[in-house]
Amino acid sequence: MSNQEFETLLFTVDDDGIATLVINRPDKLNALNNLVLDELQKAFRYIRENNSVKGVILTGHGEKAFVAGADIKELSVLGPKSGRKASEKGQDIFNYIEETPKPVIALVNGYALGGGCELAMACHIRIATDNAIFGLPEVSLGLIPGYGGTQRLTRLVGKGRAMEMILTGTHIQAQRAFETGLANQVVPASEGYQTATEMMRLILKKSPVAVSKAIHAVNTCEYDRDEGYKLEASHFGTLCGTSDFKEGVSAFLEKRKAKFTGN
Ligand code: CO8
Repeated sequence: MSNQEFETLLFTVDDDGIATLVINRPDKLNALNNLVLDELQKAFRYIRENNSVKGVILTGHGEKAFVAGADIKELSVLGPKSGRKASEKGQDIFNYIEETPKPVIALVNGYALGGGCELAMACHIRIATDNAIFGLPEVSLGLIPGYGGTQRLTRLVGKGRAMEMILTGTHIQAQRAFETGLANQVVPASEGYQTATEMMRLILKKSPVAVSKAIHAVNTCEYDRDEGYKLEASHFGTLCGTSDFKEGVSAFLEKRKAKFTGN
């Protein structure tokens, strides 16, 4: 598989079987539109099915963003039914990434907001560069995280911290993300790729079958997962029918402050 097969991703595999997958929409801060999601699914299918790939490093193109969220222009036209469907589609793809039986490391190299933070959380390990900024700002758009964030953040950092991040929509710096358990490590931006590669090499020295069973077992401790995701998608769809959602996304696209009414 080569870059020619993707419009929004850069995909390479080195001689040791380490794949690097780069989300490549830097003019939109690598926001996840439908095409990026479809191509991510295609790339992970290849990664799973191809024995020459041993593990994956996922990152964003440019120095500014890992992924700044779902594409708000595409979100802005969603209604209750399509909103729920879009949430379920993203959840399915992120679950597919999380269930990859080979190690997946997110190299978070800038903004990881909304769907971008959720994508990083679906990876097995997160290496953050010191300029990384994490956040789930969906409430500012009249929404909630809809790609698994309500479930994964709670498991990663605990209920209290998850509530604070999700209800305030606040951005947090890489160091704070490390202190809360959202990031595994923080490294200078210039060392991000090297650190992620070294961690990957360490994992690839272990038994691949043991690593894949460990990934499966750790993922399986999430007992209420399916119910949690169903509820998240259902609420996401409901919110797509509100005036606050229309106001939130219009305000972002028109570059002004949102005025919410609670309807
Ligand atoms: N979607 C679409 N375009 C975006 C996004 C986005 N999420 N983020 C940035 N962009 C675009 C901007 O519109 C701008 O485009 P243009 O140059 O054409 O105007 C370009 O990227 C550069 O961005 P800025 O000029 O805004 O750059 P700044 O450095 O001033 O600001 C920020 C950077 C702070 C990251 C700012 O861009 C921002 O706040 N972005 C939005 C962040 C956000 O709210 N993310 C969450 C989105 S909602 C979400 O992810 C829901 C996930 C669940 C969905 C489930 C069902 C679909």
